[in-house]
Amino acid sequence: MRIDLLTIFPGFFDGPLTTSLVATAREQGTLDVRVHDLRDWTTDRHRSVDDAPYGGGAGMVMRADVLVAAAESVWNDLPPGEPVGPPLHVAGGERPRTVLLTPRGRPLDQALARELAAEDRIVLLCGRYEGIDERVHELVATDEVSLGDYVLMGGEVAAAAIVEAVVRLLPGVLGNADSPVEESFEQGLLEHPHYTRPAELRGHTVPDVLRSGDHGAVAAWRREQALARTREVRPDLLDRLDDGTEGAAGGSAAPG
Ligand code: 97T
Repeated sequence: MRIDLLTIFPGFFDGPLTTSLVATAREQGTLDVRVHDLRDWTTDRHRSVDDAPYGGGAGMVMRADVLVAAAESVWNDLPPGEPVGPPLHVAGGERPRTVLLTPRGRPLDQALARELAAEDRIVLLCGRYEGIDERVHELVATDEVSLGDYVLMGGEVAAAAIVEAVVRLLPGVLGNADSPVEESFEQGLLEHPHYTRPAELRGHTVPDVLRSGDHGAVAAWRREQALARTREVRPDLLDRLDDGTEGAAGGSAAPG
C-alpha cells in the first residue's frame, strides 16, 4: 500500500514513520509512505499556505490553490511545479481516497481503518490554521475524518493515528496470524484484562482461572470481563454488538 502525507510540518512524521511496525512494514516493502511539504506548491516569495478570510474575521484560512495543486501533483505522481490542471486531472480517472483531517469529519473507528487498509493507496491531507478554504472540501477531499470531539492544532496527529490504525491491518504486518481480529474493537468490545508474571505483585494477584489450565473457563472469564468493562466504560459499543451475546449474558446497555 502507498500512503502520501501532505503537511506543512514534514518533520513531524520522522518519529511515527521510523518506529515499530510502521518501520518494519516499510522495510518489508508492504508500505510505501511519502511525506510532502505543502510549501513546495507555493508560488509566492513568502511560501504562504494561508491567507486572510473573505468576509473578514480573526484567524487565517488555508489556501485552496496551494492544496489543490499539491493534491493534483501527488495523485498524478508529478513533482511540484509541473502543471496538471485545469480541469482537475487524475491519472486513471478516479481520485484515490483523499482524507482531509478535520474536526468536522467522520470519527475514525476500526471500520474506517479497515476500509482504508483495503485501498491500494490513500492520501492524507493535514490542515492547520482556523480553517480550510471550502473548495478543498469540494475539489480535493473524498473523505473527511476526525479523531474525536476535541480540538487539535493541526491534522498531523490525526494522520499519524490513521497510519498506525491502517498499517497494522496490512497483510503480513502483524506477526501473529490470529491478530488483529482478536484485538479490542474488532470484536466490538473493549479488551479483557491481561496479566503476565509475577503471579503476585505487592499484594495484587493474578485471577486463579488464568492459572487453572482450563481453556474453556479462561475464554468464558475473558468474555465476561470484556463485557463488564465495556458496559461500565463504553455502553454505546454494546448497542452496536450484532451477535446478541450481551442479551444472552443478561446485561443491559443502559447505564446504572
Ligand atoms: O482540531 C483539528 C484541527 C486541524 C485538523 C484536525 C483536527 C482534529 O482532528 N480530529 C479532531 C480534531
